[in-house]
Amino acid sequence: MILDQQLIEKHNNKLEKKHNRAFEFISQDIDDVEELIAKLQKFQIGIPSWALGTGGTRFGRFSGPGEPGSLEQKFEDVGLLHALNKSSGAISLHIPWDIPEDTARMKELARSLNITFDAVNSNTFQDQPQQEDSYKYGSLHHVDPKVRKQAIDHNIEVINYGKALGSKALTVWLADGSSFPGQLNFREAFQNTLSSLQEIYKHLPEDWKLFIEYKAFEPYFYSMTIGDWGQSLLLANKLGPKAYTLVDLGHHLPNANIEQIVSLLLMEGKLGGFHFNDSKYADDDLTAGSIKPYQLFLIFNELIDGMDLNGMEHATGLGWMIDASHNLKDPLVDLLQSVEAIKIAYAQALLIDRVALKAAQQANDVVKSQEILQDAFRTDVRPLVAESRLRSGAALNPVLLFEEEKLRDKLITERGLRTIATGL
Ligand code: LRH
Ligand code: MN
Ligand code: MN
Repeated sequence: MILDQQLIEKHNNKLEKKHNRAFEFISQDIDDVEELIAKLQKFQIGIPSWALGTGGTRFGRFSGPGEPGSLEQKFEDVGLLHALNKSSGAISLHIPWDIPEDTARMKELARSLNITFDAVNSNTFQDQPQQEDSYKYGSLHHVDPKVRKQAIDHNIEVINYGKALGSKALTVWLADGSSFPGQLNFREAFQNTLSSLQEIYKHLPEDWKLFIEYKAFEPYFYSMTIGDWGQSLLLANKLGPKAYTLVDLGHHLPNANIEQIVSLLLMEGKLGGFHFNDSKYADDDLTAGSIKPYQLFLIFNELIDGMDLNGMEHATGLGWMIDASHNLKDPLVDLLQSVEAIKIAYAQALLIDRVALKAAQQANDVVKSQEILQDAFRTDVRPLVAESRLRSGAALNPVLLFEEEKLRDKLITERGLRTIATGL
């Protein structure tokens, strides 16, 4: 490991005085700061294996130096992130981009790095070299049962990999859709998708969840067969108790009220998990919280409200994951920034005076309701998040430590300059 605990301690010692002042200052105004810190310490956000290399756009890809060239190196990257922030203790694999051939060895490696396995993801949106049938016109919704069977079998294979590794969920994102009116019979496409998912569902172990991701557009531009949360929820309800809707923040039409969607899905007990990212226009996959931090905070407000009402544990009640793929920044630094932004939004939402908010809502006090929310949002909670890291043995400022210790240069020394990671 290119980072040892001593380096973290040296870094923390340097920053501790200033941090302690800031932490003491904010703590004075918080009723139960210990409880809040404990929640922050527990909160873990899964890292997708496809975000560890520099992402591309459909126009080009500019791979960075020292990228992970193997699955082992991807594990090492997540281990490094987790050592820096102690909040990224899980990896989510996308198969076949990442095939864990020797699952026993992979499990052992993950254990040694202190990371676990998040949801496994299937891929029926690209044709693979050995594949018999093409997904050009879709996969689980395809008009040809043979193509559907191929896609179903792939999902079962992914479940089997996940079982061997210790994952507890399968995430299905379909690129199925149509680009021209008349191309598809919507009802048949939906019914084919449902019956394919029913086949996959039969192979889910008892303690697993099936996450159904929706997306309003792209790669098809007229219709998507699972295009919004209504269609995902419909499928999840028809499939049964192990099926849930997964919300990817970038998969909505502009200005969609995602916090309202989240609140109703939680009410129905059908919110499964999250793919965090941010966007200005569409599925931009930018760093979480970099464009609309208030939206992220409002989402956490609804999450906490709904989870508390349902008696759900914040850290484990839902699947928390990042889904962002970058073409400008160092992917590791970017992931550190995303995790930080998510924890900041969570901490801010934990500060909301919920009793006062309820009273203001009941009294139709619009001004007060807004004041209560914005009071929490405008609080600088960074010392709380940093304190949670300090207590977990992580770095007070992970991005700074990454730069100071030139961790990418160390990875380049190990891996070389010209590296290309698998992924989007
Ligand atoms: C495409 C997408 C989707 C999946 C990921 C692998 O939009 O980003 O969100 O989860 O690819
Ligand atoms: Mn996603
Ligand atoms: Mn996406």
